[in-house]
Amino acid sequence: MSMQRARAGLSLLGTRPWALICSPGARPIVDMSYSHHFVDFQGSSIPTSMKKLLVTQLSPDFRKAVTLMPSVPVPVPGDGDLLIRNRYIGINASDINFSSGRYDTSVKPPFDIGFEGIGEVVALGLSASKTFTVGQPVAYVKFGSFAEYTVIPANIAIPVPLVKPELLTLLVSGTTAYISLKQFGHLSDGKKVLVTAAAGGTGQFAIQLAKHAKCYVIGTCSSEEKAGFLKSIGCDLPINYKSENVASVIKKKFPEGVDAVYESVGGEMFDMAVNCLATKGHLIVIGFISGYQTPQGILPIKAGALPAVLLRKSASVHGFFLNHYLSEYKEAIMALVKLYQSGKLVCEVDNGELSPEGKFTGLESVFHAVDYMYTGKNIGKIVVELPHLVNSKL
Ligand code: NAP
Ligand code: X1H
Repeated sequence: MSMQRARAGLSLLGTRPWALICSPGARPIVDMSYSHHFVDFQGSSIPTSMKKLLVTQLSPDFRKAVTLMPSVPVPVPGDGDLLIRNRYIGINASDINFSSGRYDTSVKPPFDIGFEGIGEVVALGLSASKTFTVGQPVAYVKFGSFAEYTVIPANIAIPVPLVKPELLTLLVSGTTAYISLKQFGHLSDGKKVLVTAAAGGTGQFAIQLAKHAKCYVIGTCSSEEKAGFLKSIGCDLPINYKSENVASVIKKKFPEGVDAVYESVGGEMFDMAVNCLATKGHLIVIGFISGYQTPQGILPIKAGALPAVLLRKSASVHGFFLNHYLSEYKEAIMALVKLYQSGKLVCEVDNGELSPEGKFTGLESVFHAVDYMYTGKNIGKIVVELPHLVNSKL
């Protein structure tokens, strides 16, 4: 089937008499006849079909829940939209909460998945062309990034200087640490801060931001290699929980306890962290990854003792979910990009090179990347690359 005929077969197009701009400097192609074809900014055609991942069944078992669709139509941007060719996509612990339907219990499969991406604009609607242009590097946080191409509203697109995996690490993982610690960490010079899953995607930023606030920072992790990485990003006291008792190490060093906790693991780690809180300490619940793979998505915690422990210490436990703090997002991402560009922030990327299947390349490797996260081996943010063939004549 020719590209033009395939496009003409899209019934949605029949309702959109606006201009679609597909090439820099090229005249806008007015899509009235539905007989245009897209031309991207490097001269290769945008294909009519693409691969994407789709949640077809609700399950925290990612492989069971998610299907690789080998050929679906490339989506068409509306008037205020951008069509992004995704170059790097981020893996998040919560991808399996999403695939199990925990985000929105009213939504039924099939639905798109993947929280974040970075790539280039390859086509855009007329209104969107007032602020964006074909070829421009942009990043975004929106459902549906596990696809070769994603349509996003221009008003959520984040212009970035370059399409780099390091910048992708800031979109969800970096901003989560920045906003939650700023709002609820009460960090200042000399405060003691504990970060769990410290060598992971978001933990690495909690460590560094707490150091920027001049705190003494303790980080938990599961290997000596991770402990070495934590040292390299400024962590004062990395603790390998596989070989050391975290509570004993903290109690010995700080009998008064810690002032703030950035807690991502849940279960026994959560209980331990609550018990290590100092008087008037603050624990931020960032996640509870140890429970996500269970059918209920939670592990039992000793909530029975929690009110008494908190009251005795005048301590607090605060839940944090990034989507509830979007008003703080712009300031956070700008500050983080600035820190990265000035060399003051390490954005560690784990591209799977050391995983059993090797580097995470192509949408197929998202399955490996999620498995890899749940082996707990990653150092830094897990990122999948979607390479594109520059001279593709697809
Ligand atoms: P990640 O930290 O890159 O990877 C997960 C890490 O968790 C592993 O490397 C592992 O490191 C640790 N871990 C501990 N127990 C585990 C278990 N039972 N199974 C698997 N891993 C375990 O992942 P991430 O995407 O950045 O997410 C980290 C946490 O932040 C998650 O709880 C996630 O839900 C949360 N998060 C929350 C928000 C929000 O808005 N609240 C936003 C982003 C992320 P070690 O065992 O070496 O420590
Ligand atoms: C409307 O607000 C939410 C918030 C979180 C709706 C769903 C969730 C959710 O599914 C999450 C979640 C989201 C992001 C993240 O980084 C961590 C988590 S943990 C989690 C969840 C897991 C199991 C449950 O039973 C309930 C929520």
